Amino acid sequence: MDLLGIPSDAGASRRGCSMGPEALRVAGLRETLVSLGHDVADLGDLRKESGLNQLSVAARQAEVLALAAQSSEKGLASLQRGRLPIFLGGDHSLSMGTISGVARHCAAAKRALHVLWIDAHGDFNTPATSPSGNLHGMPLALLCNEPEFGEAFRGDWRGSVDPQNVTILGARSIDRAERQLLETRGVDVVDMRRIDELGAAALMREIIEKVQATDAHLHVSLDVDAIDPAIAPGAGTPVAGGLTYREAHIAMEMLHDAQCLGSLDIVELNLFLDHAGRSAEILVDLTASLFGRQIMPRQPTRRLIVATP
Ligand code: B3U
Ligand code: MN
Ligand code: MN
Repeated sequence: MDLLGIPSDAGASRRGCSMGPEALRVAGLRETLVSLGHDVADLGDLRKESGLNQLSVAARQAEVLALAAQSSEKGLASLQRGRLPIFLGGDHSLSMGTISGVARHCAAAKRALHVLWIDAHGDFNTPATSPSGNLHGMPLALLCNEPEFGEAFRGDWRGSVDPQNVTILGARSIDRAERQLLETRGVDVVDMRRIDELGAAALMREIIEKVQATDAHLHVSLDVDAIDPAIAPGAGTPVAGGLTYREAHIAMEMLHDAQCLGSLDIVELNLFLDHAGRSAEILVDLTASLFGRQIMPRQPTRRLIVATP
């Protein structure tokens, strides 16, 4: 696998997630994956142009687009080398780049792509619906080809994902117009209420079955704010009532067992807001579960054998 840092925060209103890649390194991401037997290369960080606090809207947009173009190329190259890219964010706008690279790889390999977006938010706003204007609330809409993005957003990312092949997990803060779009386009939103009612494991089983039915490449985009802010405070836009520690882990453990993961984003970790690295450590632990850490070795599921009389 390849680690690639994308130190962006131009898509968010609060600065600080540009330090996310380094926080994940300090929390031991690479060493943890190596200890699980993986071959891990750290490709370092992409370069961003500016670290100023006061950037104009146009300059922030230019920075997001420049990093997205680089991420798309690097991600595609990594997949073409047969590696599994893990993109370390950075605010969530970077996923328009990472996923467009993944989509180009899938198109060349004639493989379906499924995106599992684990997030408190839908990230399905457009420049017309966004209440904040922040680009980290819009990447999924752009990838799914919503028309309200201007000429500046032209690029491979536009329309590289089919909204019917997107699942959002852990949502609990969706804007009114955004909700309408998600419904119209047929995005499956597994919100916190569904998780409360049906349980994370049953819902993950459904998601995995859908991915496996078409042998799709699965891209997981993990936003730290999906996890409850009481245990993962390092998020710029925290929302109460998130995934518990165990709900997040069972999701990762089941994805590991299904062996369908093809690429991963870990985003929105804001070191400036985190408490003593707690959120960074939770993200490293979740990544460990996703790549094979187990509490006890798993037996193959035993069938109940009923003796015939
Ligand atoms: N939906 C709001 C808030 C938001 C979305 N993503 C994050 N925050 N991280 C918006 O600004 O689009
Ligand atoms: Mn997000
Ligand atoms: Mn979010």
